Amino acid sequence: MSFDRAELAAIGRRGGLDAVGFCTAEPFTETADALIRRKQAGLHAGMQFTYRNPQRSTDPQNLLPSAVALVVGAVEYEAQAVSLNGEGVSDSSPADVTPFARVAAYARSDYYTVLKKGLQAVADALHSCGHKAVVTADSNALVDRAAAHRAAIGWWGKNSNILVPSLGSLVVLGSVVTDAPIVTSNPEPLPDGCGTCQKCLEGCPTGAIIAPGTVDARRCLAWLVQAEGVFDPDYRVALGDRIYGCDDCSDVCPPNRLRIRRKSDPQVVDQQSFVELLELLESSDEELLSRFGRWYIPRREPRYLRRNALVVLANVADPSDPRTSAVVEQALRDPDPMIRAHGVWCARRLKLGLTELQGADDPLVRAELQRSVPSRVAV
Ligand code: B12
Ligand code: SF4
Ligand code: SF4
Repeated sequence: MSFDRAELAAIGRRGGLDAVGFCTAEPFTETADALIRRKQAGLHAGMQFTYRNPQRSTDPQNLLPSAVALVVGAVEYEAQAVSLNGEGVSDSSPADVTPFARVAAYARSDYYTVLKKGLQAVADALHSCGHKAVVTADSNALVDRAAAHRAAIGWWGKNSNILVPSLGSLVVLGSVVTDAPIVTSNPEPLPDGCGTCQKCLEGCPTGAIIAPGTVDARRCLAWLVQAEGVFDPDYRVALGDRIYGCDDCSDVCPPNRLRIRRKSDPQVVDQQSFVELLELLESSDEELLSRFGRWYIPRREPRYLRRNALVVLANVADPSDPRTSAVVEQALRDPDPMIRAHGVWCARRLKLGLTELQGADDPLVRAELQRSVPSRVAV
């Protein structure tokens, strides 16, 4: 028994995929070159993921030596919600409202589980007729966007995302790598849908899209919230109220605004659009990992959630709220110098005192005390 592409696509769609495409499993040599070039230029900001071993992450035969084809799938995710801290990314929040931080749309629910389930349905069908098939999505093993592009699921947007006709870029992507001979050639690439539009380049709050299709991760907020160490001071104000991910270059994108809304899917419940900052800063390590463990957190260390929360708090909190001053004071006394350093930033930006500060001689804390802190603009 064997399957044709239409049957496999139908199996994937029944399994939950919103778009399915097919292509050959030859190495993605142009992407390997791009990874190497960007790494040399420092644009990867020290990231590992697909950058760790470009030859490996661009050759599907590393996942399955007998691979000849890819079945690429996309699952749509829900769109952006507005900030709860007043209008847009506000520098002040109403005194009677606890400060919130915003979670990027792709991270609000476990869309990757839905995606992998749809891809697994395809893999199971291939297994059932004697073929080998391996599912990969958002791993270090394959460049998902290059696969989606080759399979003609979408076009490369200038924001470097793949845009799927009628769905836009609000999709997560993955593949089934198989030895089933379901393709002999690649489909025609989809026509470019960006045209003269430049909205994502203009709309990025940090200027991270340095050329159409090229992101400098050193400036990208989606990376900075995941990066280890001290949060780059140059981008702390631009972080606004984002605690995880950044949607600006997707939000401004016209195809995303025009997209046809997804069907109501009980598997995909918007679970986590906003995080209560004070609650986060009052939580234990165990509580933080149980609530946010699905996110990429450097070394699985909850201190990075607290670091990000302090940077956001500095942007959105009401300094006259006693609960806010209590969590800032707690940060100033924290045994971890990185948390104390961000506590100093937060206290200074909110114009709260530093009397509770301990361990001021630590180099990270000293550097923070010497830094100039931009004042908050009243709105
Ligand atoms: C590392 C990574 C990041 C990094 C770096 C992003 C980047 N642009 O490279 C950071 C942490 C910043 C990031 C952020 C986000 N990410 Co990310 N990320 C990845 C990861 C793990 C690897 C991507 C990679 O290899 N990049 C390396 C470079 C070389 O790739 P590239 O930018 O795509 O380069 C190509 C284009 O430049 C194109 N190209 C070349 N010349 C030209 C010229 C023109 C004019 C154009 C338009 C294109 C073009 O060819 C290059 C080579 O193929 C993938 C998962 C995976 N395993 O693939 C997810 C992935 C790319 N991320 C994803 C998502 C959802 C996001 C965010 C939207 C999340 C968020 N809301 O915060 C943001 C978007 C930021 C952005 N504008 O890219 C999705 C993308 C979905 C889609 N529709 O495209 C992926 C595929 C995860 C998944 N499996 O669904 N991400
Ligand atoms: S995710 Fe945010 S910071 Fe990164 S390129 Fe897009 S708009 Fe810029
Ligand atoms: S904002 Fe405009 S240029 Fe950027 S990806 Fe969307 S359509 Fe393309």
